[in-house]
Amino acid sequence: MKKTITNYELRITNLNLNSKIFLFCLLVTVHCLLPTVSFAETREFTLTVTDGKIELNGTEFMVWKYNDIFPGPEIRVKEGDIVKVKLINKSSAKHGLFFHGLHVNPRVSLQEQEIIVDPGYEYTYGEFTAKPAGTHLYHCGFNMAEHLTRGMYGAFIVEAKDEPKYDKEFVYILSDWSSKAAKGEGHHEAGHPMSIMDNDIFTINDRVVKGDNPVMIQAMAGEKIKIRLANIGHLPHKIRYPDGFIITHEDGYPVPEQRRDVALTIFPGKRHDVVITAKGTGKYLFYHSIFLPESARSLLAKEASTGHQSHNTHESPRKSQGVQNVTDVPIIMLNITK
Ligand SMILES: [Cu+2]
Repeated sequence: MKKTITNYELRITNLNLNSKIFLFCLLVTVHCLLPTVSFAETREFTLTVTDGKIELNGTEFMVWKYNDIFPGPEIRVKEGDIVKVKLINKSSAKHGLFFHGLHVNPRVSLQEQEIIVDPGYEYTYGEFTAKPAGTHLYHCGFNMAEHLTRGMYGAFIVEAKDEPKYDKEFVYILSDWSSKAAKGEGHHEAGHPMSIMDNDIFTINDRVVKGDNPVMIQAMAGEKIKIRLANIGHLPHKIRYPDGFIITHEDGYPVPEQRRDVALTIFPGKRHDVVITAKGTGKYLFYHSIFLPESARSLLAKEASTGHQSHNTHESPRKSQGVQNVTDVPIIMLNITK
């Protein structure tokens, strides 16, 4: 029976021995390398900003919302993904966009992150490569002291290529608010350094930390739970878990040595990842308090006092009130069942 020789076979047949060996080695190399080559995926997100209101502990706060929710929607990508975020400004104020903790490329960081979008306009920030892996934030980049206290933030999670598997994962953003500023009773606008000692409302995502309404985590005995904590507020938030957690990451980076601890103070802008293992059945509590180092407390009190004397000589120096009102109350309840 006559065998049909294809063009491909013909070319191989006509190669000399050296060429055949070279071709063989080339094919083996390509075959070995292929599994390690990953093609970056482009991920596009849209954040639409609108004027909004939220109610926290009976006080109404004028905010700007991303996609009509507070906090803004979580952005979650894989390490190495190419990211573009379109900001559509349908609100009545100017806004920018800042990627907190991410290594955006110089073009993006030096120019684009300073681009302010006027009402009625839109702009696409990016593209940049998502790195490093970890817990990050995005927030408004315009007039930040005020805009951050008006709800303009959300989580930006970059999953590592070799992300360990956990049974459950939660992202909690902590913040602090001033009811006085919201009601126009403060001496400075929300977020002003001289008014943050008045901050008297504390939040975990969209929930007010009051002690009687902790966030519930349902888990089964034996499950490994990762909790990503970020502080976008102005004050240091302290989290205490008497049963202990393992601190694995700080600001997105793995800590040099993982350590077990029962408490963690998260300073403004910081992020910490902790891991707990659900042991026996029952209810376990995380507690929250505002922890101000004595140096910061006296410095802020002094600034507030000096500022008031120079601008409002008829008023007595202000004392901090809010930060002492909420101390060590339940913030998260872990309900472990069989
Ligand atoms: Cu803004």
